[in-house]
Amino acid sequence: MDMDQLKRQAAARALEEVRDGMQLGLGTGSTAKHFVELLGERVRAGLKVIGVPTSEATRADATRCGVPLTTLDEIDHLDITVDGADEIDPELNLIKGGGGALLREKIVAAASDRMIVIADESKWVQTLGRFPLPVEVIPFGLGATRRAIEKAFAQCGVSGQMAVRKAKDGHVFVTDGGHWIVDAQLERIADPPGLAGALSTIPGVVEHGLFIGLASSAVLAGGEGIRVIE
Ligand code: ABF
Repeated sequence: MDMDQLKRQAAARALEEVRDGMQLGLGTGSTAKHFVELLGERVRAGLKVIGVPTSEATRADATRCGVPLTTLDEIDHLDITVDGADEIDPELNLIKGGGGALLREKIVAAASDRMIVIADESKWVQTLGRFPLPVEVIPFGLGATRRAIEKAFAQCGVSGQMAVRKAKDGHVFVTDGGHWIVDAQLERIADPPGLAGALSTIPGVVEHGLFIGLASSAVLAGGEGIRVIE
């Protein structure tokens, strides 16, 4: 079975948790896109839900699929957010942001009663860090912010190369919020909550891709079938 089929299976399993009347956070990335498409099929068959997208790309997908949308200004909470991830550890700590939507993804996940992470098995790791950690930054004062990030890494016992993310056209990648992303190749993050806390205190850091204590469950699809981790 190819990777795309596994992603779709994980999305289909998460869809089983959706009930009529729910308010949903809609994730970003290729796995979350399967969820939006499958949700759209159910909506066209009569399911009543409303969604908050975590990116402009997901807004476009949801609109194309006929999923009604709202914002976190119009509703006061979300029942479930379904989103992908770049890495998932046994504590359900995540690295997210490879797709560049980490800020809205975290705002939406934090506003949700439950966050279901959907992924193929390749995202499951014993220790986070092999995937470069995205840190969303303000372009102003980037040199100072980078030095502060390096200091936070040193305090938390990690180090590694950092690079400002580029888009496919070679220009700096700009997030939906108008910020830049620095990707840090750390290899092994021994204390994800400690590092998350240290990064959050830096003024030029808007948000980082460590999602700690936000995921309620992970649906992992692999060759052997589906595993749900809670
Ligand atoms: C979003 O999409 C991101 O947080 C994560 O970076 C990425 C995962 O993408 P995919 O599902 O395409 O592997 O969920």
